[in-house]
Amino acid sequence: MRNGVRGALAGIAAAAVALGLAEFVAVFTGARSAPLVAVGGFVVDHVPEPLKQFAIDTFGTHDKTALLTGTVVLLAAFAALIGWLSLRNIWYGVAGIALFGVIGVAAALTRPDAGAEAAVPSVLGAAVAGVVLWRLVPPRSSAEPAEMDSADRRRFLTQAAVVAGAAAASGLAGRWLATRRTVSEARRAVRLPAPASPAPAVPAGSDLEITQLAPYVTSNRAFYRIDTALVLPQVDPDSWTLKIHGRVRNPITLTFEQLLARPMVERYVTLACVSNEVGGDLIGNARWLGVPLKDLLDEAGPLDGADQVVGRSADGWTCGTPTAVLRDGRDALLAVGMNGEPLPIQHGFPARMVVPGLYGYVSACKWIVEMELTSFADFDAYWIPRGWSQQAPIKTQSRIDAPRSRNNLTAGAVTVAGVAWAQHRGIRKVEVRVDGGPWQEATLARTVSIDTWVQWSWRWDATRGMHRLQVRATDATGAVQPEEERPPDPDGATGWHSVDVEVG
Ligand SMILES: Nc1nc2c(c(=O)[nH]1)N[C@H]1C(S)=C(S)[C@@H](COP(=O)(O)O)O[C@H]1N2
Ligand SMILES: [Mo]
Repeated sequence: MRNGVRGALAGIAAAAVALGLAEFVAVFTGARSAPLVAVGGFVVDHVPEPLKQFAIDTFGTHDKTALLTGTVVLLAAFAALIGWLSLRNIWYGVAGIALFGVIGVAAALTRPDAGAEAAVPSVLGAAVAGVVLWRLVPPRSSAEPAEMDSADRRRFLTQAAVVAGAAAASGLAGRWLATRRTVSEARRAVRLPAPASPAPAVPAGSDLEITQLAPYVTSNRAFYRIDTALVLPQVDPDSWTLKIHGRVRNPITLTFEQLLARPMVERYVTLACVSNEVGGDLIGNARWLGVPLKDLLDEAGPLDGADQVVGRSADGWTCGTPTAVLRDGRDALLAVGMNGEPLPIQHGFPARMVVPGLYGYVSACKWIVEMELTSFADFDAYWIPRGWSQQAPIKTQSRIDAPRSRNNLTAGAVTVAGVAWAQHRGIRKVEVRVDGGPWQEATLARTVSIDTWVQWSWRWDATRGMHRLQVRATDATGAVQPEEERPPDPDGATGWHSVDVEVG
């Protein structure tokens, strides 16, 4: 074995043992204190906006897996380099490991709500990595031969294998312990009350049940997930409280039990992400059960000038919602239930905000623990310094689900179908056109309310050849969805969705 390879392998083994041990220790110091997660979280909070949008566009809801995989690959490369350098001088290796330790500690300590214990996984990981590197790349005198003999090689490979095995075992044990520490059990034990005001029945014909067309109600499993959390916050409902404070007459603290004891309403609301590109699928419609936010705010009594309600999550994320919107009579909810179940952990268990008509980043705080009344002038929520608008009502949009681009169709009758949305305004009309021809009105399916999307369909007499289908919607105020193509940044994408198909 070449010496360089030996150095690289030793470096990688040392890094593996650091991460494996840290993963295990983080079971006790909090999942977000594990260096990979901490550094990943730091990257999520600080990457430039275009890069983040690129990640969401490319990897969609797998962007977090992509980030962690990328980090591991980068780390392995650096670890190999450090190992190789430590062949020259072991102190290069020690310095390299110390540097990584410092980065891990800095990232873990600067995560929102991190305590001093957050430093422990990185410190222990780096210390053990140093020892491992020292074992595997002993400082040698210049008289030693550069190449190993076969006994050396066997000894080295055995040691490296033992180290790698220990790293994997400790990492897996940490993962296993962490999954046992979730709040799934507590979630299963939650009994949701029956709503005092049940959701209106979904009218027959709301769901056209067309292949490829998104169902009218999105299942919890299929519901898109967007958030900055690299590990899901595990919020125990027994110790959970919601504090409503700031510029209010009566600050309120609610326990989960108190929350469940309040009269509940159930409503269908379609949630949408501002990062959704034209034609994208970061949108879903669910039946939410919760307490009207208006009632809670009325009890708290906002003071003059408190025009913003800042929702804050257990992991320190924030969103800012206009106080007036939450009190204008729309069904803005502090939700505990989603489609008849307690909120899934990834959708905000035990409680989240749901506000019809606003993009998620300004309204839909998951794992919520605080609502602070303040003013827009005084506080910028998470996405605002990152270039997104403070005010973000959902834009009128429409999407063609069937057929899909590049579908091969047969000439004759083809059903074109999709969804359209303009939450809290409602959709008046959807039109389709072929190859830039005249707009033709589609048939709208029924809906529960103006707070959900609506399915539409249109019968096309398709002729042979390549064709472009386009759609646009008109909301209930009469405003036509604009043609101008704009990216999601800073307040939602615009433009008409189109699909290209071949009819044979
Ligand atoms: N705590 C927390 N809540 C959050 C976010 C987040 O990053 N952290 N992202 C928001 C965004 S951008 C959207 S679009 C919605 C998505 O909700 P969902 O994941 O349940 O679909 O959650 C919102 N609530
Ligand atoms: Mo979003």
